[in-house]
Amino acid sequence: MPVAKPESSDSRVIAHVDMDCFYVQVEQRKQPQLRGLPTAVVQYNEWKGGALIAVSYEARKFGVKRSMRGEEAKEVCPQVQLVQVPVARGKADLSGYRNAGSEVVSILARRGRCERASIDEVYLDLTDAAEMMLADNPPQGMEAIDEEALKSHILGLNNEDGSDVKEDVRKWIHRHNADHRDKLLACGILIVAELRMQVLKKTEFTCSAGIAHNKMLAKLASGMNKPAQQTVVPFSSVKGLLDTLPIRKMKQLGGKLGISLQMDMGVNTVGDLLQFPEEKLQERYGINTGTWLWNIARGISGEEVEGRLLPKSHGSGKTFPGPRALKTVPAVRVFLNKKCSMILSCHEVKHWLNQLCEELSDRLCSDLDQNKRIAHTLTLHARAYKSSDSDSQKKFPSKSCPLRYGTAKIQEDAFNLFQAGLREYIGFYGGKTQGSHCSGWGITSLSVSASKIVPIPSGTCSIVKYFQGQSTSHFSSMQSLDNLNTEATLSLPSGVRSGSECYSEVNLSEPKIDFPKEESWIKDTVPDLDLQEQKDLSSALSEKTQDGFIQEDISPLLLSGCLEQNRSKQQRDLTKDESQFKSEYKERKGKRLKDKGTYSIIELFKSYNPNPSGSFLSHEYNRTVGGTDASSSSYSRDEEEGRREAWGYNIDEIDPSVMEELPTEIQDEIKAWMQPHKRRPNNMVKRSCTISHYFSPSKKS
Ligand code: DCP
Repeated sequence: MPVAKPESSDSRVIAHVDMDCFYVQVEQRKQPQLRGLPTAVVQYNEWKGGALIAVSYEARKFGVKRSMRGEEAKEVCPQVQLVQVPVARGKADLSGYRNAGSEVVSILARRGRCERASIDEVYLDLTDAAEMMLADNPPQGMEAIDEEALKSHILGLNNEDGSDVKEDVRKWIHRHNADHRDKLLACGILIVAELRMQVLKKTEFTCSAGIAHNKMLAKLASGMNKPAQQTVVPFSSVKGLLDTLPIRKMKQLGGKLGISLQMDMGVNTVGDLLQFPEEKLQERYGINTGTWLWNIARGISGEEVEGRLLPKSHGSGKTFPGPRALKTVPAVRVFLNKKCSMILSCHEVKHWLNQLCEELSDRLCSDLDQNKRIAHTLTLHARAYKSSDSDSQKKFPSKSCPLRYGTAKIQEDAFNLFQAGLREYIGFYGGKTQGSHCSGWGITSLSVSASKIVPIPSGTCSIVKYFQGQSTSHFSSMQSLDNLNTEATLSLPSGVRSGSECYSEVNLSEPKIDFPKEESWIKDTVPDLDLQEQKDLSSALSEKTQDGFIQEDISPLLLSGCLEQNRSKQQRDLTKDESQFKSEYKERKGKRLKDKGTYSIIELFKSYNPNPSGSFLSHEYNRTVGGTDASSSSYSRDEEEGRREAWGYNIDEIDPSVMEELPTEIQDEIKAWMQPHKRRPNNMVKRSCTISHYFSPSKKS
């Protein structure tokens, strides 16, 4: 019997709903002729047929797996239909999948609190709905139970005598003498079955579900019987389930912590954890983690279903595996004041950052438009290598800054964040590999994300307030933008700039930044700028506060009228000028706006680019990229393939933006692949007081 659990969590009804082979279903809905055929969705990369990212259950029967490439899949299943993931801006475009996920969420959210946990999975708190059903129309009194509910798998309900399984389920649901918890779960069975049927009817998608008394157990159960089935975990079956469950199957135990439990503590199943007193686990892993482990061994989890239908962050990323790594080779190297200074050619980085930022900006604008939410933090993540040091543990540091709306601003800030990261990253090598540090660099992954997304108070004035002063670059003092257009100027050794962070470091999958008030943010983010930089930055920022709204930020068109009338009333006047703005904007955007029947301030951010040279830059870039591609293709075929293998093509190809929306255990899986050489060291797990701290990227293993 499980040890005593908190009353409240015992009597909750939680469901975890997970779409079946989701991307495949989305593609099959677009191309119904693929239904019922072995089908897989492949990444847009064509090498060896592209990496499989979703596999239909028909294809799985032939042995097709997600770890394969298209060509391998064809070998095991020649008739497999390979559909390429949609592409936009030279990278995977997931918007179709996101929207399809939203369709499902809108149906599931009808019966209780709903938390969208990833692109294709949702938690539901159905406690109130179940209590209500129990009070009004309890299952034990129902004459007919729906077929879909009768197909449920109820853990612990053994069918040893070979009798009709559905009949057993019907009896279980009808039991008059069941305890309150089981009665609630019986209601949950009926509610979830009905929701799943509605999803199928309205979206044509099938999904699977787990129904239990907490999120952890519901999640475990939803994956047990797929596709298109549901699994129930009655309280009495919890111990049996966990006793034999490999710990790596538990959410959060797929990574370092799971490895440590196995290697250091000899824990292979969740049940094995039961032998350790809470104090022992706390001693080894810290207070919070120790208690959490003690609890999960007993099936205890008080985690609430958050009422959240929208994502916590937006991200856009791309990987550049093997020979496609973006080169930051030195274009010029000179000695100034006895320091080696070099100018790195960052054409490629800049081009791709621009693409990623454009996508991010579009998504931010839609979020603002549709959900009236605004993001506060922009973060840049990258991975880099140095060809002579591929085993390096050195990570390219993630960098953050306050987010300014407008594509051009996001692009500018992201590039500056990149430079800040690169300076620090190169500083590491500057000290380590004197003399040779100026060559052989490659960027294998770039991504930008926006986090700290909060609702804005309604009303145009409030929106305007939010954007006040955003034209001031947080980096205005750091680099001349003229230089930044095509080059990053780096001073070496950059160790002189290291020390305290100039920008916050954040965790890619789980940003946990405390967002300070703007003034304190500024203080917090500048400590290692040199004195002149600090001065410039703070004067730039105080200028912003004094001047308030800077018109080029949104649009000269939008604001000119307002400013002419009365600067002190500019926010109010902006609202008055809506109709003028609306008609001007309509001319530019035409049909799109007309379709929506409303103008949107956000559309303007998208279309307005204060840097008229943008088109020239991309033209410039095209030539540069062509050159880079040519130099890459100068590898012989064998060399090139060898390099690809060496850089773990399968792994590197996974798009970081895809990752952020994946179920957490998949993210863990991918992260583990990405750092294979970091997986084994002994004692890699150090004590820490919280799980998030434990997994913090800044924490050295
Ligand atoms: N995905 C991806 N890259 C990966 C793994 C998954 O892009 N390495 C995408 C494609 C999947 C979607 O995320 O369709 C959801 O992932 P799941 O792990 O839930 O897997 P599926 O929904 O494809 O299959 P299942 O029925 O096993 O849940």
